Amino acid sequence: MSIWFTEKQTENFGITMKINKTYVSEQTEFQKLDMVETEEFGNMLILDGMVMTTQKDEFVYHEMVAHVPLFTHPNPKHVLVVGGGDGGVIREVLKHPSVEKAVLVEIDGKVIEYSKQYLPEIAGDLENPRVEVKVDDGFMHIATSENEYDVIMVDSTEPVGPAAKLFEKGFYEGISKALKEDGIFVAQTDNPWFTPELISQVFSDVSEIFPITRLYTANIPTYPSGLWTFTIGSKKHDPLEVPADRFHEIETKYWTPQLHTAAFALPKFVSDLL
Ligand code: AG3
Repeated sequence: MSIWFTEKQTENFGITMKINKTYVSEQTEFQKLDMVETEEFGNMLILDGMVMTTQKDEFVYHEMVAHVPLFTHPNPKHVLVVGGGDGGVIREVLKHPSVEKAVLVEIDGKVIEYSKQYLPEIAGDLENPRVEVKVDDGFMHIATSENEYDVIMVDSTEPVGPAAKLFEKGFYEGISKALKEDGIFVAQTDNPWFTPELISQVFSDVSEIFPITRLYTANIPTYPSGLWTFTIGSKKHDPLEVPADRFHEIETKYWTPQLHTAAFALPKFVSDLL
């Protein structure tokens, strides 16, 4: 007998994976958390029935969230990750020697705890002395920060449950205030096949607040439709005008200096949303 997990990505469409083992299946204070071993993608974190990360394809998302804004900023020192309790974005952030301090604000301590246990190569850097981990509400953290960060990365779940307020215009206004005067932020903004309105809405909200707003994509096989988007809001530095000599040596599996720029070249049906 074999056991299969399906994430229903829409009412009528899903992704299905063979599960070898269930390590954790519990209701935390905030969400349903499952940690399983899949045959095809290794260990996988699922929140409220939605695939968050897998050992096999996590590098795409985490590299693209971190390196695009960090290379866009000429000297990122103080960085904030909202969400991202699995630690994948933090691992990538630490590859930038200019970063003196990276703060992670994750609302659900259980995500951190189980990621350390079952996704060690993703969460391993959460103990690094340059990292400060806070189990707290990212929305509140943003609301109480001013002129503090060079780069903010929003590594949230989907806009349902605890993350819903991280997709509202007021949150982006808070981010703008929390950033320094040449700060830059990125948020994961779902996919253009099943949630085109979300992409349009966020892009329009962000462009009312930030002088430079850009959308880029990456291919993530375990996320809905596989075509994932990220929205950047920047006060001063344009991700499309990064001087070539800023791209220092860095070990990656997806991100390259060429892809940094290429990721902003959008299919027509996607650019039509903006
Ligand atoms: N955060 C975004 C995951 C969204 C996936 N959506 C879905 N499966 N319906 C990922 C967290 C990784 N650090």
